[in-house]
Amino acid sequence: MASSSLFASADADDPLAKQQKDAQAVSHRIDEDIQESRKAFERRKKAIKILLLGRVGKSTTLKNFQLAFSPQHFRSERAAWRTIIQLNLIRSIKRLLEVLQQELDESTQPLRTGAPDKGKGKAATVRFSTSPLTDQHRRMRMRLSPLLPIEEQLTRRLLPDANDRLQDVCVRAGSGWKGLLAGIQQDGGADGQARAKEPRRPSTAEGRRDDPTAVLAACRDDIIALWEDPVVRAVLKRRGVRLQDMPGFFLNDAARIATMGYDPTDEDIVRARLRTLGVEEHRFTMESGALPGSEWYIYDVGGSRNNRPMWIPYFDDIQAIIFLAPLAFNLMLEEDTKVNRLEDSIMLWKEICQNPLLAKTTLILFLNKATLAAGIRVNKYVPSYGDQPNDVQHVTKYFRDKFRGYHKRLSPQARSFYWHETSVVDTRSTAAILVGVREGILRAHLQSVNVI
Ligand SMILES: Nc1nc2c(ncn2[C@@H]2O[C@H](COP(=O)(O)OP(=O)(O)OP(=O)(O)O)[C@@H](O)[C@H]2O)c(=O)[nH]1
Ligand SMILES: [Mg+2]
Repeated sequence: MASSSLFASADADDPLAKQQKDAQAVSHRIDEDIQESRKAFERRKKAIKILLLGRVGKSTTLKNFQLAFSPQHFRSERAAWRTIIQLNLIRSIKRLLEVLQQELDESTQPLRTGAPDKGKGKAATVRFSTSPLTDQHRRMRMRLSPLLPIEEQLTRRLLPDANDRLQDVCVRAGSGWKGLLAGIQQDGGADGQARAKEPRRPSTAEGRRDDPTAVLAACRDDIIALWEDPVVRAVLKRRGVRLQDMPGFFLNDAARIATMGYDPTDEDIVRARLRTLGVEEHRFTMESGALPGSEWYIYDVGGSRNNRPMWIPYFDDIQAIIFLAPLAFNLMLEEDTKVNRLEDSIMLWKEICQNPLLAKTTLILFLNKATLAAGIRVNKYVPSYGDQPNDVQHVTKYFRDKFRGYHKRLSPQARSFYWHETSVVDTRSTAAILVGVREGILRAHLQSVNVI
């Protein structure tokens, strides 16, 4: 006892000894860090790495992977996704309110009564509206206005350096956004999930103005009433606005989402829209399957053109690319409205097929199921389609053969062509496809390292 207290005081009194001890501690920490980095490097070298490429559906595919093979991890991020889903819902409401405002502005006409305005000697002007929207709609609009600043506030917290008006909720890869989002709401996180089942009292007016849960819960009845209102639906239709086609559409689920105890379902999380900027690395430990415990890395990238240079460094170290191609022959790119989305996908596919760095990489094409709206003729957009039957089956086959042809012609060395017809928002059918994809990649990987 006595000796240990003696040493302690000797250390404290001797600055040189203290300095040495601190330096040793720092050196020890550096050694540990180096060891850790080396282990991580070895782990990564042995792991199977997949890059997700294409225009639409990459992050959705990643979520399907997590849900199918690493469900515990997937569910541990529920609190962060809850905020994203709430922001998606708010985005739709915001768009709805913009349309209603436009309708009111454009349909309000001045009407000269002819009677002189008291004291001014001029004819009085009253305004009347030709719109079917009523004062009740105006009041609902007013009551929903506290939702409007929330999206902006949260987006600024996620991306403090963003200076443009952002199209969607975005995150920058590697910015720790999940932790930030999970912490935004007091009842988020693992602990919060138990509490989320118990209703919480809304307290908007008193200071929870930036908490999306509280504000949405306070606005719930108005959101449902406005969205289900036949007059509002008619205005949207007349103005050609299809909110249900916006990514991250949750208005039909508002009764469930705009509550204090909202806990997202797996499907909600898969459907949530969050634009990716940069490249995000996701490490998985397979919780089941042919090689449980095996490590996989999946790289999810931002798909817009200005993100593309960031993909290249990943090319020489991956075993497989899952390439998502939407059969959107009648839609244009968001960033360049003169370029057709499918044409852009085909161009990118050609580049990937012929890239020498990817010569040994397994390429897996996910052709996103086509939906042919009534009256859309494929040959109007793709003249080479000619007079073939204008149905989903023939259209899918036509484009699959196109992708297959380029794959065969441009690959630097012969390799198998893998393709699947997918709808990645359908978690069940995607899970079945991913099991096959996983086994295929694993087999190709083991063959390449001569294990089988
Ligand atoms: N109906 C349908 N919607 C889809 C499909 N794939 C993706 N979506 C929706 O399209 C939106 C965008 O999907 P994401 O997976 O985020 O697209 P991404 O490729 O990661 O896009 P970026 O991150 O911007 O490069 C989401 O709202 C998805 O729910 C699909 O197969 N069918
Ligand atoms: Mg994405």
